[in-house]
Amino acid sequence: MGIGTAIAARLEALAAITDEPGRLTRLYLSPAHRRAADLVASWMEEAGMRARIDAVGNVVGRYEGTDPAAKTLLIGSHIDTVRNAGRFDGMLGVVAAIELVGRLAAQGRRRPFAIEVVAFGDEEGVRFASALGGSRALAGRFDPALLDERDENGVSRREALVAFGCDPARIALEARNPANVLGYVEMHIEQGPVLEREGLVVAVVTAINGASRGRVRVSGESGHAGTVPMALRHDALAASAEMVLEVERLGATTPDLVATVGRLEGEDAAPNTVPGAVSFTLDIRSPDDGVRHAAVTALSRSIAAIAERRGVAARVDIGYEAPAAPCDARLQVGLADALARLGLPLRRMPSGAGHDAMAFSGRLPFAMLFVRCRDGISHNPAEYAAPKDIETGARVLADFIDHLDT
Ligand code: HGY
Ligand code: MN
Ligand code: MN
Repeated sequence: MGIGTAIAARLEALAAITDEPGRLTRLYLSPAHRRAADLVASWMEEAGMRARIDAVGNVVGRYEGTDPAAKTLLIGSHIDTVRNAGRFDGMLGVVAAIELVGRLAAQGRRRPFAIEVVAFGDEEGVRFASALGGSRALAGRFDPALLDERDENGVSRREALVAFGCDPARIALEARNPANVLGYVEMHIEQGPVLEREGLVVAVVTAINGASRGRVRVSGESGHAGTVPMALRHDALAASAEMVLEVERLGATTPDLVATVGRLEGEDAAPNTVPGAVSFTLDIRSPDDGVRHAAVTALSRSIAAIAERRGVAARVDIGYEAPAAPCDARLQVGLADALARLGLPLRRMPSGAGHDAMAFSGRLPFAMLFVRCRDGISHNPAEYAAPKDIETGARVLADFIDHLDT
């Protein structure tokens, strides 16, 4: 079976492991994450690796090299998903890495360096406020304050880790020593339309956009929908709606910026009640950290002005910041050389989406390889990458590994 078909088959098996029957939702440290982690660990063992689940719930498989003094190459991506997700975002990079190591083992081949395949568990940051909890641990950047973050059911990250069988006290031990690591490489679907539109299959990523995520809480005054005159209302939902449109306007009118409200919730919502309390999320991104920070400041001002005019209170909390992350030049060249050896055109491009790789910025060299996906769709069950494109991506990664010097 060709590697593209083999990877696609494993992705189907992973996609069946979900917390929500009928659609793919696999949040960090959930029962489905546990089942998926166990399946991935078994695949790693079958591929000739020693597998373990680390102190933050990542699955790590290690394939020794011939030179015990050589450094380690990290390859991976994430196995957690958004709600009603596609089956390629994250999983593609994990399964491709397992397949590549399995083929090395089947050929009895080892590189001088060890290879560690990592299936991160908290890239999306859907369950708790912060993202990249798994990769930040390996980068030595795990902030213990994250352990007190609570999910929508009030469960803390610490409690969820313990229930998963992890020991939060050991998280700091997961930090990789940069002196022992060659770098981190991640293969991922593009999650955008550029490669397909240009008739290309793969691209070398140059940098990952920075991101600010937060929550806005709008407090007005709940009241009777039938009796409170319009002019006397302090309608938290109407105010929020105006703020959401301001987020969209800022993103649409600021070069190199995207701004999204992904979720809006009303408290004690009822059709016949003037909404008194509403909260909504913010996701602001840019390749330029200055542009992003200026946008957050401008948005906070606009939200305050709208709140003032409408007689409601608004609180903006930015709970997660990730700086824009340039990919390592040397590893980019390694991927570009692999493309050249395979006769593939070289396309370099930035990533609008965040990835585990960005957690390593400034700590460990990292690079990414994009594979095109149909219509650029992602974070959507219609997400799709063709087996022949997956095959191309895997061949590039295999060639990169074969030629990486220690
Ligand atoms: O949000 C992102 O960019 C990524 O999919 N977690
Ligand atoms: Mn992803
Ligand atoms: Mn994603």
